[in-house]
Amino acid sequence: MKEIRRSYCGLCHPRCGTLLHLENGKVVKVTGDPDHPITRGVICERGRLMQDHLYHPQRLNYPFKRVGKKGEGRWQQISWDQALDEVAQNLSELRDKHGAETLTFTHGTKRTYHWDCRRFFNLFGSPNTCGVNTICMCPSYATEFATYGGMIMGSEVPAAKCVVLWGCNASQSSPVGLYPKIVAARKNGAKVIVVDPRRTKEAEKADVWLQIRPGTDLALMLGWIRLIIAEDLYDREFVSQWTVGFEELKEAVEPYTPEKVAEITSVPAGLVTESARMYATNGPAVIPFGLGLDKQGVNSTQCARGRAIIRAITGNLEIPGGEVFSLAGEVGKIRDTGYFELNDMLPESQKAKQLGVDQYPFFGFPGWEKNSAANKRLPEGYMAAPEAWHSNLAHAREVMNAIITGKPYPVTAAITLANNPLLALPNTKRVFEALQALELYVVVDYYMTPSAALADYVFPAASTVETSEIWLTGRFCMACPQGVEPMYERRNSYDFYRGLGMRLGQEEYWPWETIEDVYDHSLEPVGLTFKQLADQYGVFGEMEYRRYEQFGFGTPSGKVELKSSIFEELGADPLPQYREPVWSPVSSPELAEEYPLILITGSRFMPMYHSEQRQIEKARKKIPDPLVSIHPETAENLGLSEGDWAMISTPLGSIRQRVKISDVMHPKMVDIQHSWWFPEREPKLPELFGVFESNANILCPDDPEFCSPEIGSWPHSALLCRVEKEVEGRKSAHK
Ligand SMILES: Nc1nc2c(c(=O)[nH]1)N[C@H]1C(S)=C(S)[C@@H](COP(=O)(O)OP(=O)(O)OC[C@H]3O[C@@H](n4cnc5c(=O)[nH]c(N)nc54)[C@H](O)[C@@H]3O)O[C@H]1N2
Ligand SMILES: Nc1nc2c(c(=O)[nH]1)N[C@H]1C(S)=C(S)[C@@H](COP(=O)(O)OP(=O)(O)OC[C@H]3O[C@@H](n4cnc5c(=O)[nH]c(N)nc54)[C@H](O)[C@@H]3O)O[C@H]1N2
Ligand code: SF4
Ligand SMILES: [Mo]
Repeated sequence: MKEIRRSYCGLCHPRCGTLLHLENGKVVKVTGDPDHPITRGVICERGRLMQDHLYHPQRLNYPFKRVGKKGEGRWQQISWDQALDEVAQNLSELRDKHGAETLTFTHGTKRTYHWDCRRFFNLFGSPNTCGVNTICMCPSYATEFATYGGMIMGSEVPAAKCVVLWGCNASQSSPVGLYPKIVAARKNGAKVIVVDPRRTKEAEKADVWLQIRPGTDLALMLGWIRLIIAEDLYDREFVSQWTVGFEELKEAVEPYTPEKVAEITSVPAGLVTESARMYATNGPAVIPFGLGLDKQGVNSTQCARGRAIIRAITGNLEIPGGEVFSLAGEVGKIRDTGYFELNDMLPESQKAKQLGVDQYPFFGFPGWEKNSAANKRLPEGYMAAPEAWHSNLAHAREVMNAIITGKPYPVTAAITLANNPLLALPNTKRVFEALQALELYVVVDYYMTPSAALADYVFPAASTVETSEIWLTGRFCMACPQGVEPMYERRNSYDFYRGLGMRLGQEEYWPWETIEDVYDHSLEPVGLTFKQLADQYGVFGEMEYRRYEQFGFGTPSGKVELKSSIFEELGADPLPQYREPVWSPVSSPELAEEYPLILITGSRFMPMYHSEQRQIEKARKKIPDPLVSIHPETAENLGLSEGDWAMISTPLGSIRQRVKISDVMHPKMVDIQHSWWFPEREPKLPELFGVFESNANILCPDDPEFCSPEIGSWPHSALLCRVEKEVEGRKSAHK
């Protein structure tokens, strides 16, 4: 029997609408849903792999309990009830012994619901969920809240007259979401500026490409601001009425002449000037989010400030074709993250124990509380809550250290759900040591990953098409309906957290039996059930512009804070100041003799999504091995040819990847792929799926001096390395 069912793809952020083609109950093909009002029938090559993922023989289908030693690969299949009972019992005992802060959580990028996790943790009493948000979007969004009381969720790219891709490679990272919008803007005559050390596909078609030295973007931003002010290209009326701190900003950027910027960034002075003028005179203009800024360590938080300031002084906030952040009409009424997380339920005494807040003043609860208090001046439903980028978010390095040393207090238990800490977090060696030291480690995943292989309990996760979701952005809220019943004993994350919560005295806070019941509650204020939302696809809000004229901005002053009072009160730099990357030919010339090449990691590539798809045959056929991109001249000097295995080293260790000769970047730079492991290898120690062989994060440091002083963002880019031809017997030095 043939059947077509409407569902969605959740294999990356945009949640594209899909049609599942079933034969005798089995999905045989996945296509885009042409009636979906947002994605209109388009899906990418990864989305088409959904059925390979759904039925993959290596999927986890039942809960497992470790029976041998940690990482020995010996497991016993048990029931969900037994697994949840035992985990809850263990957690209860550990909480009695050490306090609730002894439990941590590691998160990855937004895959499943996330608020259910923070709800569970706030109720359990631990302030210590941690993970990749510290370098992904949190530096940008939390900082935008401090600057203009909201986060830019919907740059109106297609209607913009100038699009700046600043550390953003949308053709690879957002083929269905952002990239088509850039193409549309270009067709409509927009100028495109690309700031990227690599000549990406976007750069090839750009009006201006600034081949910046990694890690120096803030100097370029300060140069833009100086020039925009000096040449009177800013929006005088907006600045005088709606900003504070302009005079101080003007003074702070004074040293950043085009010549000085050229010296720091390697971008010729003429291009610094040309690009700043192009941006400032072709409004409305947008600068969408780009991870190239968030992942550069010491400067990342102030880069987010710099970008926010540039958007604001040129009058690009809340205008058609510009940067829009308020929630549109009905969408603002829907109960979302801020409503469900219950951050206020966590006692102050527990919040104070959050790991890392003593070092990074703007991070975690202290930063969130300031942002949240300032935001309260705005009417309810006007702005997405700042929770998701702050609040229950401890610093991963400090969490790992606490697990290993027991200081400042013992962290003995961890849950990982939709994350692969051995591949996603920097300093793999420390993460490995920490995961091994845990008394209780619980992982919920699709597959037995290298991180899961170190667990005490592993739970099988439902694929996105096996569960429902709502996808809420500033402008719309779409239903993402379940397409097929969960197979075997796979379940969604809500069932996992509710199952634990019900066993740990949180019954009254989990009244909704299923995730769709939760969404019925979310949608109550707009008079819909989840089913009705799914029938009509979603809810769209009426877009309004310049609403600050009515309400002001959600900052302490009610204006855009070019000089941030929140940063100042917390003891962080209220005005951006450039810092040289810690490892660089300028700041560490001696180290640069030994490690002469500039290293960037993690540039996105299709069809892989982080550490996923490595077990999917079609994906591996396309990209069978991890690749290091090297300029032809550099490769020749090093005696390397296309396809050779090369050793890449930093002071932290060495890994191996295959050489791809490419002139998209400077001869003094190399680019390595991130998140490589090998599901076909031994699933146990010492090999652990080859996780120590080609994993970029073995090379990335996370010590305090490498991290941004405001948030603690660590670097995955702007580092130094050495590349050599691999010699037999010197393979993979880090075991
Ligand atoms: N295929 C695929 N798509 C993905 C993902 C994936 O893993 N695979 N991950 C998703 C996630 S979680 C995220 S956060 C997004 C990120 O997606 P993007 O924002 O596009 O980020 P990246 O591809 O990491 O890097 C963007 C660009 O930054 C450049 N870059 C590196 N260092 C610097 C620097 O110091 N300065 C500047 N100006 N540029 C620099 C790189 O050359 C790269 O071209 O992608 C999402 N989409
Ligand atoms: N060197 C370097 N490191 C980086 C980056 C970089 O550019 N360079 N980028 C960083 C960034 S921006 C990010 S966001 C992180 C990403 O890091 P993560 O989001 O942790 O990505 P993965 O390592 O792929 O781990 C995700 C795991 O979750 C599982 N999973 C997927 N969907 C679900 C689900 O719905 N439920 C459950 N239970 N499990 C699921 C997958 O099978 C996989 O094992 O990596 C960061 N690490
Ligand atoms: S862009 Fe591709 S992988 Fe991402 S949600 Fe859409 S179809 Fe799925
Ligand atoms: Mo990310």
